[in-house]
Amino acid sequence: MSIDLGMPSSGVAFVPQLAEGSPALGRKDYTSDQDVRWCPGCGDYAILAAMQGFLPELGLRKENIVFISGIGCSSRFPYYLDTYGMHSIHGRAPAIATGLAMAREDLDVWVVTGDGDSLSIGGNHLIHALRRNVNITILLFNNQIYGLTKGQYSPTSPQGFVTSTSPEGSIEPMFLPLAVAIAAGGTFVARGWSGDTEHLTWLIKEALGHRGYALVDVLQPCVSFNRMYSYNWLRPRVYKVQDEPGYDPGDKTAALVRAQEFGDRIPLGILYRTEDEPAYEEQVPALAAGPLVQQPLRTTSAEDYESLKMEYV
Ligand SMILES: Cc1ncc(C[n+]2csc(CCOP(=O)(O)OP(=O)(O)O)c2C)c(N)n1
Ligand code: SF4
Ligand SMILES: [Mg+2]
Repeated sequence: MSIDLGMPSSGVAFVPQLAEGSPALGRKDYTSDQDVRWCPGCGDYAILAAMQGFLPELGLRKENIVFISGIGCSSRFPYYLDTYGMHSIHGRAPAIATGLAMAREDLDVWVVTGDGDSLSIGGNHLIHALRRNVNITILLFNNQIYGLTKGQYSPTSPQGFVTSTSPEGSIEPMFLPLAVAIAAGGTFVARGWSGDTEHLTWLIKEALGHRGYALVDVLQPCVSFNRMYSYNWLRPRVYKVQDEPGYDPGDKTAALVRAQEFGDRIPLGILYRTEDEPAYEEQVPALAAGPLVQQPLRTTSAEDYESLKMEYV
């Protein structure tokens, strides 16, 4: 049975729902038994709360939800949700998630990553995952610092930012993840922040409903190592593009301009979205008959194997 999120093609169209008559799940069912180890006041809490709040609403089978993370404070996220999850390797979560989504269209696959994880060591993987449009939802926990390793500047730190690895101010210009995502061929590119959980929840739901690769950049303070980007700094600067008269998230050129704005004004919301591009999985001939795990095992006879071998020798 598929779930109808009221979208033309839902990102969870092939994910099974709870069996009819089974009790509805609540926030507690999605909360694991692990102690949350983030610092008090960390922006990560708001994202976890948003996720635990809306996942039960979907009525999906918990066993069919998977969170893949990389490395960093943010990448501890899968421990705290009572779903399947994998705390994987630095920067490679999009690659692992791609394999999973390709093999199992009955899974709701998420990537959780930090600005250091996905934009430094993982930059290459992120760009190509966006370009391929695999059906995955990615949450980029963007605190503009390496939190776990105690405060080195990250690609999204602003130029001149003083940290332990940039005592005289970072020389590199700030990386603009949303502009890169749009330029790389991203089909759903959005930003929320941990100071507005209601808006963030809406954004994440929209991202999940998108068939293809959906990126949500989430601005959030690291209260221990990034004292600049606090709630007080961010609050007067953020605004929602959907409140701007005439803003059209289908206009790629306008979205690219907007995605480069980060300073006195910081855009939030769905900057760019298109439902016109097919997901990668839909274009792979071998998957036309369904996910590989559901296809019968095909074996090659000894003669066929020998003749194939001879083609190469
Ligand atoms: C291959 C490798 N290189 C470096 C590290 C050290 N390391 C761990 S987390 C991290 C950066 C994490 O920053 P970010 O993704 O922004 O996550 P945050 O802690 O801020 O949530 C680094 C460099 C590592 N674990 N593995
Ligand atoms: S170091 Fe920063 S990112 Fe990590 S848990 Fe603490 S506040 Fe959060
Ligand atoms: Mg970070």
